[in-house]
Amino acid sequence: VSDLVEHVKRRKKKGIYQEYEEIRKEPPAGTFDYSKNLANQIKNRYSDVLCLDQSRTSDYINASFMDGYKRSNAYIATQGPLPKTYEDFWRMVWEQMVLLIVMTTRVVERGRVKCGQYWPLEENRTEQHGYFLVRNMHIQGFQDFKLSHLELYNTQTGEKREISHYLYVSWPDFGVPKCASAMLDFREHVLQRQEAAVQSLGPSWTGPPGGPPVIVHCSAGIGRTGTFCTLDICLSRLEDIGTVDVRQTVRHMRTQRAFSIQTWDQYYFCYTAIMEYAQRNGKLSPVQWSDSDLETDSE
Ligand code: PTR
Ligand code: PTR
Repeated sequence: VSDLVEHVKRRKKKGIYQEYEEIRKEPPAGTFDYSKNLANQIKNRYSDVLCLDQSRTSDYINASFMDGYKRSNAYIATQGPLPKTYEDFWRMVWEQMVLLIVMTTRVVERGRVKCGQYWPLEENRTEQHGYFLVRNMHIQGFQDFKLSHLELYNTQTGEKREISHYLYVSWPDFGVPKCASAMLDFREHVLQRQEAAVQSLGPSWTGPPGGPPVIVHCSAGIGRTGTFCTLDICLSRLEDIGTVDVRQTVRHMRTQRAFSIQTWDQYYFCYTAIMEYAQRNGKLSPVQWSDSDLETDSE
């Protein structure tokens, strides 16, 4: 742990700032033609946040498949759904067999709408989107997040599924969570729930052991979403092999979801949160920060 703290101190701010600036200057790793398509333009929440063609999901809603640690397509990173994409969103949840949704923005922040109210806000409410019925069965409140237990009913097939919807409420807009430990607890909760949900699928799940992709979204699906996923990937790697490589993680992520991590303090937050995690779990020391360009997390 002391190695890790020393390392971050040495590279603190200036070095990490430069590292982020370099990442930011790299041109996008592909084209955005599908996002620019006339029929799809209206489905983009922000005209300047487009979706790379190579990793987009099939029905266009500005969503991108993203790799996790040693796991391809561990996440679908997307924008906060718009009323005209609610139905597409729920169809994607169904088709991808998604079990868990992580939302890191609030619906309204500082008087501006950041995301549509695409799921029923209150317990026992049911809403219809196309041929899907979404029911909020139960809400559990925690200090920094809310967990809604949703039921998704496909009226075409008569099948029902349970979906966990996590709403992280204390991530201020234009910034980073005030303390890393709340975010670390949140991630822990999400991981355990995904694991339990995959287990309960039993043999009916024939895909990769990590289960179906987890949907992660904020408002644009790049800033807070990228930060959450970067942290998750780096911590999984730390647990597995005792090293982290924030730079390569973000560079790889940006080849799948352009512009992931929006501000340098979000980038810096990844470092401080990893440090806090390592301090919490002293057993993980010594941690090595890999500054090489040799390794990537997911290939
Ligand atoms: N270019 C934007 C601006 O300055 O308005 C940058 C930006 C906008 C960044 C919104 C973050 C924003 O908010 P949030 O993270 O809450 O979606
Ligand atoms: N055009 C928007 C802006 O710059 O204000 C795009 C944008 C909005 C970018 C929000 C990032 C945002 O943050 P997040 O991805 O965390 O929702």
